[in-house]
Amino acid sequence: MARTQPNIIITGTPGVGKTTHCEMLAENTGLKHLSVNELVKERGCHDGFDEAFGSLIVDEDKLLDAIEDEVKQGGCIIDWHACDLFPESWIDLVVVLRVDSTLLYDRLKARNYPEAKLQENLDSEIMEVLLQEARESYAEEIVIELRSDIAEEMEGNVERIEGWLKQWGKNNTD
Ligand code: DAT
Repeated sequence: MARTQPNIIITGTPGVGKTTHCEMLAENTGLKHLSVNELVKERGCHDGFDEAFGSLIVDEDKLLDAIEDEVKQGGCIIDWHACDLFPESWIDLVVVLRVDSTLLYDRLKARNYPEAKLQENLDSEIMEVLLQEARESYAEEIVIELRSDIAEEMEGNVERIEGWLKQWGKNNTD
């Protein structure tokens, strides 16, 4: 059955601004913010804890099973630092957020990330790992890259996604 509302992934390196964007977007549009971080904890979609990284080891199959029914109904904003696990047929737009590496360093430092985790995330942002993953996993025309250095950019990004949503609505009504 066709979705009456689209599904959006907001992805990017940890600290880039995914949660902040998703919360603002959910508040403005009524779409549902699916925070994979929270879901993994709440629904037990993990295989233990990685001490060196200070994070849960996600079981992707369990995660997909846990969200499938919800996502297939449409109207979800998926908030996660990976995107290649979600089936293409579920997704209408992939937003890859990007940030200046000095700003990212400060944001992750403020979170007290262990050094190895901080460095890996900085490298990942500099090497554009998430952008490449998105481009390899989804059709070119549904992947957009947006900057998230300053608050004004965040507001502009949210407006732009709202504009896209309106257009999606027009294109998908009979
Ligand atoms: P993520 O969910 O990607 O880990 P977040 O939304 O928790 O990131 O943001 C991390 C921190 O950075 C948080 O304190 C808010 C701040 N931040 C994010 N995007 C920003 C922006 N465009 N301008 C200013 N601060 C921003």
